[in-house]
Amino acid sequence: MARGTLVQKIIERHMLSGEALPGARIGLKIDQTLTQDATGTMAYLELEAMNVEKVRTELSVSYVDHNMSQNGPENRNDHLYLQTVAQAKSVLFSRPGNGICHQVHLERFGAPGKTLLGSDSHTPTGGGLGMLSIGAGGLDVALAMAGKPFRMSYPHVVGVKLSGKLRPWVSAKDIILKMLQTLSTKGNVGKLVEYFGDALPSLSVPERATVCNMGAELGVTSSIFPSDKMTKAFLKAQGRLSDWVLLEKDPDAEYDELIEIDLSTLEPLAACPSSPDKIKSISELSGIPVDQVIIGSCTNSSYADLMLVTEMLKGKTVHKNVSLSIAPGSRQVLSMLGKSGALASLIASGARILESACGPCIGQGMSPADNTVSLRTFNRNFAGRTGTKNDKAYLVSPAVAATAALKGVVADPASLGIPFPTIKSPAKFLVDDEMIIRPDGEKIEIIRKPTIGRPPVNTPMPESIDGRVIIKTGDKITTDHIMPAGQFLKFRSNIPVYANYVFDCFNEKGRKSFSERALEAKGMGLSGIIVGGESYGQGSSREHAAICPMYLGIRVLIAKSIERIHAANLLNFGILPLAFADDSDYGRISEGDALRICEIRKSLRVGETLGTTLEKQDGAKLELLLKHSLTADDIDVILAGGILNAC
Ligand code: MIC
Ligand code: SF4
Repeated sequence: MARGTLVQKIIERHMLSGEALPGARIGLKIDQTLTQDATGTMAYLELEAMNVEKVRTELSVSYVDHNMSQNGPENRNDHLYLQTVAQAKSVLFSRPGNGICHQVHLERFGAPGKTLLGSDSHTPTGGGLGMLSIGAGGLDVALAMAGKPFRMSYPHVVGVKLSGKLRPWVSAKDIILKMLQTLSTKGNVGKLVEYFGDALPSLSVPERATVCNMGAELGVTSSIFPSDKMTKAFLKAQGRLSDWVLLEKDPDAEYDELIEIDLSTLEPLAACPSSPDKIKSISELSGIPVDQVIIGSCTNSSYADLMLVTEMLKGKTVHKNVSLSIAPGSRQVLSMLGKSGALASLIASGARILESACGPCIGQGMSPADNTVSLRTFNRNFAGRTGTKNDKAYLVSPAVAATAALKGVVADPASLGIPFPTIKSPAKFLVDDEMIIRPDGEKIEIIRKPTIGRPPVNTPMPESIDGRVIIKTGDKITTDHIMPAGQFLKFRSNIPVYANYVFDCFNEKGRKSFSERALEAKGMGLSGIIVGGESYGQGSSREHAAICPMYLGIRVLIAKSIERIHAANLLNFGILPLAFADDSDYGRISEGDALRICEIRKSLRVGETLGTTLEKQDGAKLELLLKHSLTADDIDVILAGGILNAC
């Protein structure tokens, strides 16, 4: 078992219950929380439903960065609710325009050695500062704000030894793309990645943050770097030297698993459509015509990233066949680009400057043309996430993105024949926290416009389940497949409306939609069942991928394997997560089949397997063995019909 690791040290200082054994359930004290608007409205409505007067964390910040397009009143309604509920509950409020939650949190609040829980899967960005930062569903974050421990599995620690030095034009993005090529997006549940090695002094905090950010795509619980001289320099430049502490693994630390990467052997890489782990080298892709390039998102929109792009584009014009957009990660980054003249230079090159927000990364505009190639510095390229069904989105570094913007094709940046611009980390960032509203203790009325609904609550688990399989999916279903964002994002606070779009990508003309089929079964007194393949629920932390199916009467999910955050969200809303005792049974079950689980309340407590009867649509009956991995506490939650009933 791993010992002497950084992860172990932070967990030890925060562990409130459980045993330090890989896989064991532990309760972790959470020092800081963050929410963003797309998951935040529900999280604060849940906090209100728990009757919590004031948050009990050291620091909680509410960011507005996702729902920014304001097409119709819904987005602004959310902002008003979030701003006023933040004041009422003693939460800091980062106003729209201040930047993407992860970038701003890294700049202004993250601190080595602390624990951070965020209602966004890219919360591990904070690992770049030596902070144990974990993404979770909104309800888990609401519980943490209420002062409750965060329940997680004690991690299996993967040590990643980085040696050597990145060659010119190879970047932090290529390190994490290499990790994705090595580990893929599935099979990493319960793992935590800890980076160490001789290469670290050459990696700045924003570069480390890029690596940790996209660690979310591996499906690991989090990723972390030590807190060293680099961390100290970054915090000093942010005017926060007092937040720095030295935090390193023991010299003889041991890991559960070890990976070694020599940075000098890496080359520019890309994640090809439509999964972050479909990795190819840029040399293999060279020459592919590019229609769109977007530089931004919480992965690659730091000051250094955008200064590199500025230097590469300086004095040149974007290729005539390419649309280049740039979304700086934060107001700090945007202001510094403005002050240094970089912004004017980017505009002169023809870049379309977007506000500091998630924007195109979450399908809020800038959808590519049909069947065209879009190069993005983002972290996710699931099919359709761009807002275009037949999209071809590649994930690349800022250097590769800027090269394509100039050449109109995918190409190695070295082929530009210009010297590699060395970008120095600023000795002093431009610090201005005026767009962060600190609660002043004054009583305030919470603004609730009509689009702000209440969090729906499930009913207790019945004695037996008479169910119908509403959908059967394949492997690697993401929460983007289950609950699309983009144009539907504005319905996040309004479950009855948003629920109409569950599994929208699988709906076909001339056939009842998923929500219609689920509601029909519900109307007949049947419980809805979803059947999934491997790695079900990858990607975003959006608990709507559990809440909306629950609202439509889904009671059980049977999958070959379920990703961590989604499994927790299902549990929180009373949907029973089950697995096949024998994976080959997946092939025996079809959409429309009936499934009966008798005496479910009793059987859950007795053992880890459940006997069920599957009735095929032709009347044939089969016995099917399913299994669960719930703890006694989880079973209480499931039987109560979710956390809001159980607490
Ligand atoms: C995403 O990148 O998919 C999101 C939007 O940031 C999500 C959260 C959400 O769905 O609101 C995430 O990563 O958790
Ligand atoms: Fe926003 Fe995209 Fe980052 Fe999610 S991945 S937080 S949508 S920038």
